[in-house]
Amino acid sequence: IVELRLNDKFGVEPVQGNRVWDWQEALAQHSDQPGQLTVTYLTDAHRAAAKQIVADMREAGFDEVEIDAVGNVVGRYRGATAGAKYVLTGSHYDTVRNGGKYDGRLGIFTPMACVRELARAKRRLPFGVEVVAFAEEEGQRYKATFLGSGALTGHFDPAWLDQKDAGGVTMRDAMRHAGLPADLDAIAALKRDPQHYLGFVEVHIEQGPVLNEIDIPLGIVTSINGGRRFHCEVTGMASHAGTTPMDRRRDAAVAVAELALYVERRASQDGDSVGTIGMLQVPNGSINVVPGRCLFSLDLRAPTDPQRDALVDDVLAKLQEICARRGLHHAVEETMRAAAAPSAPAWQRRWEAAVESLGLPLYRMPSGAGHDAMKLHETMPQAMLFVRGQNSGISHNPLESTTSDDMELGVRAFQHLLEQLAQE
Ligand code: HGY
Ligand code: MN
Ligand code: MN
Ligand code: MN
Repeated sequence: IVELRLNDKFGVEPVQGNRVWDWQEALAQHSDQPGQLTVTYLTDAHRAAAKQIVADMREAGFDEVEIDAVGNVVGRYRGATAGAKYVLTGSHYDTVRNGGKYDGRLGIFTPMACVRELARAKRRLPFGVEVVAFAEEEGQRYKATFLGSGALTGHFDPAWLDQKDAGGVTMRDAMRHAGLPADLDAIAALKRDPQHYLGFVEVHIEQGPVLNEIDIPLGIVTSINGGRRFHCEVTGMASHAGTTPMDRRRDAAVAVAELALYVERRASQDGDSVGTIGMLQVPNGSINVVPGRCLFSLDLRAPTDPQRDALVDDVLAKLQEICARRGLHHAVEETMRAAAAPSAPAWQRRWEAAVESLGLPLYRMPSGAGHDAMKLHETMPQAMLFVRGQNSGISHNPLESTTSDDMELGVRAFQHLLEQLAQE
């Protein structure tokens, strides 16, 4: 095991790491719920977070800063010549409910720290740097995900505007409340022409235990696992919990419980597939009523799309079989399908060279989590860099953490990537 400490290595304070740390802390003050970090699409806290990023980008010295028609915050630092292409980078600023401070946000602030240094030095590169703080990636408020990065690839589904959140607020109304135009033409205009970009890079906290365990601060992402998501409903018959004999019940929740055990078993068989029922509700359930209805979600992922699809087919066939056997009805709505996204070799090599230039060992790894880079992958080359997390790398949890030393290394790797590109 290699022992690496930034201060041993550089003998300096993590100035950029501390700056990224301060930006993260300030942004984490905005939350939908006091006492935790929850920032879902277009809430007042989400809006406040966007304004904070706008102010931070302006202070950092970006030439243009704007909030676009889906709520992304876009900062552009122009290249040396008019018409120069851009490197596109960024990540999301929304969070899961009761999430961590770094998921997504680290990928906004790391390149911002680099642009801030360029602007301070009044330096222009042969290309511009466009940093996008994506408004929505986590799929929390609506049955839609990658709203921010999807808008940049032309994948904003018009039907989404009429979707309602749990409180009955349509996305259209949420957009208007947030001061956005809620206009499909304006959203369609956000689509980026890949001709104007060199590619997309994203820095992200690892969200897993690997880098922490092997004590290596930065990881090179080789590929992002693909996934599919479903919102499902099983309907049986609500009846008296005291009088309905066990063999006459049409219990919707027990059917989903049976499916959950199957998902666990079936995903485990592959070794590297994962399956989760993260939401499971008995609407209007009572302690003394056999569940007549059960709503649940399915999130199924694998390193390759055929493996993912085989998993999906088996799980949906099992749902069919369970419901038929138990005399239940079911409905399934697919709400996301993301293809696996292997890193573009040339961009992966640039990250590798950047990490090596810091004197760090190379560690290549797949990403089990989904990322905005999966969307950009559909239109341009992309590659990601992971930064080690603390607390065994836990994520989607308030215990998510990293250090300013590791964030410093992330900034330095990003600076190196830009320098390499400038010399190519
Ligand atoms: O679910 C995911 O993988 C991502 O964190 N949104
Ligand atoms: Mn996440
Ligand atoms: Mn994320
Ligand atoms: Mn009674």
